[in-house]
Amino acid sequence: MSTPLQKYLSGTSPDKISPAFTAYVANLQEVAAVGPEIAASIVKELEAQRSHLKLIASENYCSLNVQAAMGNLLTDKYAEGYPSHRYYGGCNNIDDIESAAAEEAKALFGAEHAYVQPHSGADANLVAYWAILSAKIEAPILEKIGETNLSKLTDAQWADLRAKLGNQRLMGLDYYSGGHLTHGYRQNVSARMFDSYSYTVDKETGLLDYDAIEKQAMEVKPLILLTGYSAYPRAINFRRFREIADKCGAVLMVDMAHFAGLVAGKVFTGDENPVAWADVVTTTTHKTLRGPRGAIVLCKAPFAEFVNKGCPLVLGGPLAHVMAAKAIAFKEARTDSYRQYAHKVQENARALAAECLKLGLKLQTGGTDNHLMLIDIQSTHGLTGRQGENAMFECGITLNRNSLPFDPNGAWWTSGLRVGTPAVTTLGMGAAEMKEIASIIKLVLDGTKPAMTEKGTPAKGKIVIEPAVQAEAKKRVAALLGKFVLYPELDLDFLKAEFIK
Ligand code: DSN
Repeated sequence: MSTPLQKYLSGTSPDKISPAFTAYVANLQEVAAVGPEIAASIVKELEAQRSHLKLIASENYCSLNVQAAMGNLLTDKYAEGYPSHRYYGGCNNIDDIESAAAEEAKALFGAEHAYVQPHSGADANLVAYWAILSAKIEAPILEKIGETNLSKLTDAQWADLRAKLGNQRLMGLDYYSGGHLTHGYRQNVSARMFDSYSYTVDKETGLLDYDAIEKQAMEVKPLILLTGYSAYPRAINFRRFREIADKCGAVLMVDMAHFAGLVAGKVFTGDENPVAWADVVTTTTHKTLRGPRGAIVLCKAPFAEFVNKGCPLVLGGPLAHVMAAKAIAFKEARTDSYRQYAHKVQENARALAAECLKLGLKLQTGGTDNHLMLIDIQSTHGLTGRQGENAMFECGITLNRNSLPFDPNGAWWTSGLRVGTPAVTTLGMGAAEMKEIASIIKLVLDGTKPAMTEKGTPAKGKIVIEPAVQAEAKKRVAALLGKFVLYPELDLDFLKAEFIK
């Protein structure tokens, strides 16, 4: 009996054999030898991603080259510490990989220092917080005591240090105004380890009000002034944030996870480039940046030695296979074609927003400067965000609901939809497709109503979609996706036949 790889190779003329698909089949064959159900799920996920229009602002499709860098023996190696300073032997090759990834990141962003170990954005933020606490609180105390070894502090000295570390102030963007959970939201450890304060967007305009933030920062006097977002559709003036941080004596930290690709691609430059202005910048690597799932920390030189202690202070052993994939992604992001991509992400977002407005939808702040927009569906369609998210999914679109500033529907039901263009832009879509997407979104919203509860009141989650609307939306989504195929090198029919039994 021949294997899937043998079948592919023998059934394809030599000039048509794709190295990428050959590697994919070989890889799945190895997986299936032990876990056929896992290989089947991988193929089903490819099918699911190919058949849904991905408008999730924080997702993308990384290259098969990036994926290839992750699937190998690098995962076997422990390498706690950082290059040339490890707690394990035999780390020379991991040193080379981590150093290469860090150098690529520095060159890509023009950063003084890069730390490429964090496994997620939340980890990267914790590394950044503790690096800042170490630099600004712990180091001066140790210097005063005249001791560098924490184990040698007396119980009283240790208690005093811990009390000071645990009572510092963080000021970040409110969750409902678009800030992230890790920016001091009470459900997250960030609000428990810091005395945490939030600034909001302006109630009328939905925009950051720098003067109001400055006033609040002068009252709070935070150790860390944090900006960056998960759901804010506008560019940020980081020069202005630098001024505020300097005035109130704070360290300026930016979480650019969402828009790192726009920084890397030189869409956000000058005052809008956080790396130029902030002391410490964190980002995930898998959103607009289009790399593997993971994160990095960039910083100015004085913070480098503290950031490098992310493992063991916060992180477990680094994922060497993912650091290799980060290096590949950073190399990709330094090309002209990536820069064109990043500009197109923004252009597409603007085109999509303009069309949504033309069709009568309501956008938070009235538009977008970046890769995402927030549609207020409660005020135009009487739907919660959860209902809108469900309706879109039933019609072939994946996106996520999102709170709007001061949202009366709270963080679970919400009033908005967050819509982003990074993934559809990777597929190659442009202005014409953005127009079509806006029209499908409008069609689905117009054809969706809240289901009624037994008490005769509108449900907050369940919906009723007009069948004709659902059928038409699905047809139009399929037509779009038929023209812009995800990973066209991969023959899905062959994979389904071989791996889904
Ligand atoms: N989950 C990410 C997002 O969707 O914005 C942030 O962690």
